[in-house]
Amino acid sequence: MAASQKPTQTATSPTLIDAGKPGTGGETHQTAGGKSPPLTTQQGVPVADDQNTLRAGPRGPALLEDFHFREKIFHFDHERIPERVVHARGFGAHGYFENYKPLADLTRADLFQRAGEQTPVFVRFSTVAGNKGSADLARDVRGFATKFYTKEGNWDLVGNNMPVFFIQDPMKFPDMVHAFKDEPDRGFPQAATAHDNAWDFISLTPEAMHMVMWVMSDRAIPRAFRFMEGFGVHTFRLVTAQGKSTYVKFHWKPKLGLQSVVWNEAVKINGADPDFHRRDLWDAIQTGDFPEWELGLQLFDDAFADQFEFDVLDPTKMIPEEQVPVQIVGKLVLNRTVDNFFAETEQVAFCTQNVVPGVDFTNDPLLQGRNFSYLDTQLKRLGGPNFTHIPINAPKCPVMNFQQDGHMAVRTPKGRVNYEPNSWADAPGPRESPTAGYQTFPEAINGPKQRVRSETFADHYSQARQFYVSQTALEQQHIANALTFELSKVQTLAIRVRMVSHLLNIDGELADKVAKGLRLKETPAAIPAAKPTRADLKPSPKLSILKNGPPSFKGRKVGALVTDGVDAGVLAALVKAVKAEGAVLKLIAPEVGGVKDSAGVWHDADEKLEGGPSVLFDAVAVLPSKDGADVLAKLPAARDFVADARAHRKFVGHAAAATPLFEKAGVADGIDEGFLPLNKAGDADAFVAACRKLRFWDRAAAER
Ligand code: HDE
Repeated sequence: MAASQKPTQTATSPTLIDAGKPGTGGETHQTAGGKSPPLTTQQGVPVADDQNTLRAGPRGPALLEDFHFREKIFHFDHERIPERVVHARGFGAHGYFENYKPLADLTRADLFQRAGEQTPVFVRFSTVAGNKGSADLARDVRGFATKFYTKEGNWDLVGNNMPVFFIQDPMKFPDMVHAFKDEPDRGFPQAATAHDNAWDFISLTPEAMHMVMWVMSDRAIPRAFRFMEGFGVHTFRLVTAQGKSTYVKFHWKPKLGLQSVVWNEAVKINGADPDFHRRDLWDAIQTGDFPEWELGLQLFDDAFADQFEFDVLDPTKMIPEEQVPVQIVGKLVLNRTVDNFFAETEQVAFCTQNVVPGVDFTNDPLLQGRNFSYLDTQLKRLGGPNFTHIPINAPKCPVMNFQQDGHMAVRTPKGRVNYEPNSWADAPGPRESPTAGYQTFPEAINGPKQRVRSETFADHYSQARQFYVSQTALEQQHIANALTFELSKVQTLAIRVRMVSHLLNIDGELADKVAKGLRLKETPAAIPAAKPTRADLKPSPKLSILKNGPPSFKGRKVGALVTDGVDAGVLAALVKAVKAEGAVLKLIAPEVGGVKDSAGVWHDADEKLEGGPSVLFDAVAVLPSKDGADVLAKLPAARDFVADARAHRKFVGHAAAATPLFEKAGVADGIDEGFLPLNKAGDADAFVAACRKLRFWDRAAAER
């Protein structure tokens, strides 16, 4: 960036310096403002001119001896590393995990031994299928990967926002990912499973049906990373110092509750702000509204595992919380954005094999496959075996071993000893410790070598059905709509039909809705199931988002559309009420410069109307003056603002003056209880109180 250009302002932007008048090009910009240190090459040589290459005469050819130019371009040419083959698009932040009480009777893991102790963490959220530059609101699983820098080494809990997975055997992972990502001949569609290859694979993979229910549900279009759950998915073990093992499933519970957007909104958010999720996390942390989750454990033993309806090693199954309650043991707080996206978020290397003493694996086949894959992929991505030296990956406890050399070795071991055993009495180097060291749980293993799928993994539909029947009617409708949408993008009729045959094994009404939505000429027969679907599994209310809504509007955002002459008293009261709720208010105006209120006070706008559509907010307030409403009524972006807010079931606070705009936007006939008056200062509290329900879902019911 030329020194004369204005840098983007962020919460951390440096103060602007006067860089002088723009020149005609080519002039040197020496220590602007007298505060900059000298620019140097990578070798530390001060640079005299960073604007012009070295050439023979003003109009002559470039000279090869221009070491500064060659080094600068060489480095630029190598700025990218391979993006992750899955989970390429992600966003990370620093924070800490705080342990609530000692858990020594469950695990010897050091981070769980002392009440109140904080362990530093780095968390990276991600989508799965899209490339690094894809949009945030893809219908997709979200990664939720946590690196705990414990005193006994790094523990990586590499989870998702859904508790099950598509496949049971890691052998199928490359096929699954190939089928889901863009098709190889055309290189599209990007970040979407709404295409033939994805549904061809899915419809030939009955074990995927449970996960399909989750991915077609609103869980796949979260409103923010802050409002989603996380799951370790596999069954792990916690092991005490005495060697006692307890099975565990890990859960992250967002303090602010769960929330998703609706599909039509997701599609529009992707256009309005493809960085919606990363910006939300960045803004929350930058403004000190630190996102929090609680860590929950589902604990069980062999006796439970033996009588549970499904195999606890099968990653396509979960254990309903009603059967094994989630015990909260600590909290995760994200309180620091990265200093540099590449150095930290891009280079962070999670490996499922990174466990600490007291945490152990089970024989979940997918987990075992992952333990190979992650280490292997980091070698390719980060270029050598020393990626653990990069600060974001380096443990914050002592690291002592005789591993040495290799690409980009950063540590400098001292002395002569690089092996053990050795007999160098003065500096023998580190030694193994049978007591402090990691002890694998000595599970007895006996069995023939074979390539088989356990019979206990054969029920593919019962939990898919249980998930579906646990949802509210509205959430069930969203699942049917999502399936209809995705399968309508599938061009091959036989694939659509095959999918409906699976749905018949999950829920007849769902299959019927989708068959009608696709306008199949005839409903196919159900696909023969390896095991018949169980109808006796009780619904699990915890699986629904809407049945577990948060009690407050905290952490949410109101978009207030204002014009010149906006009622000063109403605006001030609204700002106050929103703030008191722990929410955020953004002003949207016809021009970004802002508006003058009825008292003549100027308010800078946060967004110009076209850049601040209502899809970016949880609720909206429409506060034009009488003249302002006439102006807004003529603007398509203003009409969309209110029409979308209504269609997306949002609460709309409004001044009486907004009527002409509502008429032009086609919402005047649909004013319902989700539209609340904002005509006097006293109305603000009632509007914010209504917003606590997040959406006015009754509007959807009325429309159905
Ligand atoms: Fe991953 N997965 N995965 N995965 N996964 C990767 O590792 C893999 C699976 C998950 O923010 C890759 O560093 C296999 C389940 C997250 O950096 C790769 C199998 C779950 C992230 C890989 C699975 C996950 C990854 C790609 C089936 C939830 C992003 C780049 C056997 C429990 C981590 C990388 C980050 C990333 C392999 C299945 C979660 C290739 C082989 C199940 C959150 O190693």
